[in-house]
Amino acid sequence: MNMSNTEQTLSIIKPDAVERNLDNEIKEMFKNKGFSIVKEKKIQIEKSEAEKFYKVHETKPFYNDLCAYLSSGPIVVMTLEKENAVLGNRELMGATNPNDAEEGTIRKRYGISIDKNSVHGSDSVENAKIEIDFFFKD
Ligand code: IDP
Ligand code: MG
Repeated sequence: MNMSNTEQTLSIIKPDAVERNLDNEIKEMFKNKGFSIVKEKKIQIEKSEAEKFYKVHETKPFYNDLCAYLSSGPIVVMTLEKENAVLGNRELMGATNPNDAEEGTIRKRYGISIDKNSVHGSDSVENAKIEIDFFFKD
């Protein structure tokens, strides 16, 4: 009987963290938690691409700033893999607002504010597939 539940999830190291050269430290945090980085690229996206990526938030008051921000500088996009990777990544990231994030999480350690919160992570297995395809389908 195979009870394993290997999943993949999409992680983005956002411009605020790449700008502070935190990408290697953040990648170490993933590896230390048992994630494999199976795909990785450093890119800068157009605002129009950010708008597509964050379409689920298009009615939110912060949508325009969010898309301007994600496209404002280089980001590191990764496919992470491990058992229950989607939830595990959300736990390691911590709360959206770094002020509410638990000790030991990426956002507690590195996040600056609710908008400059250093990392993105897929919120479900279904969205992980869509987000991985968004960046890595070729
Ligand atoms: P998540 O990144 O923890 O999944 P979401 O609610 O999906 O959080 O929001 C996406 C991103 O939008 C957040 O990471 C954050 O950068 C930004 N955001 C969320 N809520 C606010 C807000 O109230 N003001 C400004 N930016 C926000
Ligand atoms: Mg989200």
